[in-house]
Amino acid sequence: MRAIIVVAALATVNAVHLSPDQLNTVWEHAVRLSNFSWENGTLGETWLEWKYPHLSVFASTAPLPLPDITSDQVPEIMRLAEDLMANRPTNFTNPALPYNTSATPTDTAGNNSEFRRRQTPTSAPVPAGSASAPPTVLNVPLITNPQLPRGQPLLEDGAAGDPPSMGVTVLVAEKANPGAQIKGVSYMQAAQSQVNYLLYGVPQNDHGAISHRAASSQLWADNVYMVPPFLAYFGAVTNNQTLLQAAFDQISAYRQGLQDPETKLWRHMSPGPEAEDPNLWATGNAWAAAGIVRVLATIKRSQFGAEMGDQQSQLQVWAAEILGASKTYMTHDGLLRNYINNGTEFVDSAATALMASAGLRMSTLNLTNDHVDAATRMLAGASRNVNSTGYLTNVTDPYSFYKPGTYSPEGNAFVILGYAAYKDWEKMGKPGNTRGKDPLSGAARVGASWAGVLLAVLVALVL
Ligand SMILES: *[C@@H]1O[C@H](CO)[C@@H](O)[C@H](O)[C@H]1NC(C)=O
Ligand SMILES: *[C@@H]1O[C@H](CO)[C@@H](O)[C@H](O)[C@H]1NC(C)=O
Ligand SMILES: *[C@@H]1O[C@H](CO)[C@@H](O)[C@H](O)[C@H]1NC(C)=O
Ligand SMILES: *[C@@H]1O[C@H](CO)[C@@H](O)[C@H](O)[C@H]1NC(C)=O
Ligand SMILES: *[C@@H]1O[C@H](CO)[C@@H](O)[C@H](O)[C@H]1NC(C)=O
Ligand SMILES: *[C@@H]1O[C@H](CO)[C@@H](O)[C@H](O)[C@H]1NC(C)=O
Ligand SMILES: *[C@@H]1O[C@H](CO)[C@@H](O)[C@H](O)[C@H]1NC(C)=O
Ligand SMILES: *[C@@H]1O[C@H](CO)[C@@H](O)[C@H](O)[C@H]1NC(C)=O
Ligand SMILES: *[C@@H]1O[C@H](CO)[C@@H](O)[C@H](O)[C@H]1NC(C)=O
Ligand SMILES: CC(=O)N[C@H]1CO[C@H](CO)[C@@H](O)[C@@H]1O
Repeated sequence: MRAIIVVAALATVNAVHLSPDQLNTVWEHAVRLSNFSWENGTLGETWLEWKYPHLSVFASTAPLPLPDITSDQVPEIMRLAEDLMANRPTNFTNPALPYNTSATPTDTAGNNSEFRRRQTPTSAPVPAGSASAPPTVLNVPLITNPQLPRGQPLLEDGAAGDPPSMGVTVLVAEKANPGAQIKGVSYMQAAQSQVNYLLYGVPQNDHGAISHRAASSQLWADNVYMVPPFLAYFGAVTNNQTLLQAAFDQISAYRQGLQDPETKLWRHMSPGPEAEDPNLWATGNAWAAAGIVRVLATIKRSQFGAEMGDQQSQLQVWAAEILGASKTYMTHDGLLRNYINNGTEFVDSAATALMASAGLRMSTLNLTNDHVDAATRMLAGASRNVNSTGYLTNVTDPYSFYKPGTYSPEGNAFVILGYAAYKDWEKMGKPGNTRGKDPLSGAARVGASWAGVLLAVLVALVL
């Protein structure tokens, strides 16, 4: 009898609000294991949000353009940026160009669609709230125009869209060490060259969406966390509204290319020759929601914030579509499945943590508290899957998106992004909280735990 009571009591403890020590361990693993371009880019963003929140686009006082900083105030950012500059290709060759330089405009406009590019730049404004309106597209001339600066990516990668994830880190390094050159190139020059490559060197689809891949034209939802936040940030720190608008337009074109009209969730990829996944991938949706919220914050914090209110409202609607739809598919443990709408798929606590951070950011940006409830349940759900040695478990394999994995460097970073958002939200007095004093304390399982206690008490009474 006593044994039963002890077991039931233990079940009620269920401490899922990770302690500072646990979070440090989670973070150490993320730092140690991040290796690929998008992992390092995510790490750079997470350093800003977690350790240097006054420099992040989510800071409550306008940080853009950035305040003066020195490199010893942001050593981890400098190390990431210095490593990148050392790895930066010196002999980059654009895989897309051999196709296109010889192609005439007629070829590219016709059914040679692998490298289709827009022929006539359009600049029709997007009527706010209209889902079917064509996105505005940046006034990008043809790739065949030899006058344009081609640029090159920050890192050599089969993905055109992943290296730009490092762009914000590189721009913060420029601020901390202005004009400093590594291998004869400054941080700002490297970032500018990456912007040029995105605008003039990467294939686009016929709505102006810049491909996620370098050698073919294909949209991946991942891109929304990697490219638009960089374009927007570059625009904000150089006071270039065209690039803030381009970030918005890219999200618009990606949404048009990937959104499933029925669920409002986004497909992982558009059709393409290099990879295939038309499913509603949790990580892709979380990348998209979190990327949208970063761009929204960047526009809001830029000197064009007041002029670009419509874009901010529209971005809020698009993030809410993903957050709202995800919530309806969340498991009773507060988790998302790897393919969100498939009830027999394995759960992915990594995507869940990133989605939680996006939901909480909507609140810390003072936009809406509508997503607080789902976001805190998701963050609690993900926290419950951090094991005793600090790894997030029950994750998708970050290198084979359709398979379960044993650990995830990005997943560990997503937990920290979730807690960074939570911390800012807590500081504001937890607006919109309906889940008790500590919304991460395991409420998703309270029902089950109390049932356990009740059962134990009944058993005790009977015996
Ligand atoms: C680290 O990344 C490089 C490519 O950038 C890759 O060749 C290597 O296998 C990766 N290492 C691990 C442990 O994933
Ligand atoms: C990511 O960062 C790690 C540690 O700084 C470094 O070893 C690795 O080469 C970087 N990856 C890329 C693709 O630059
Ligand atoms: C949100 O509102 C609070 C209270 O009015 C304010 O202190 C805070 O700076 C605002 N945050 C943002 C990101 O605008
Ligand atoms: C630069 O790239 C070209 C073409 O890929 C190659 O032939 C050449 O050897 C490379 N040069 C260096 C210095 O790597
Ligand atoms: C373009 O290709 C698609 C699919 O391959 C085909 O259905 C369509 O008829 C083609 N259009 C033209 C103008 O050739
Ligand atoms: C903004 O950036 C775009 C793309 O790099 C460039 O063409 C344009 O000249 C810039 N505008 C200003 C005002 O710097
Ligand atoms: C749902 O996931 C299961 C298990 O991964 C898979 O076998 C099934 O085909 C999926 N169903 C749909 C409709 O995609
Ligand atoms: C999470 O992972 C553990 C250990 O691998 C496993 O026992 C458990 O069933 C998983 N939970 C879910 C919800 O898949
Ligand atoms: C936690 O998960 C990691 C990654 O899957 C694994 O290597 C480690 O053994 C796990 N720790 C425990 C205590 O099970
Ligand atoms: C690799 C490739 O498909 N290149 C094409 C570029 O455009 C020319 C002219 O249309 C084509 O002949 C090439 O096949």
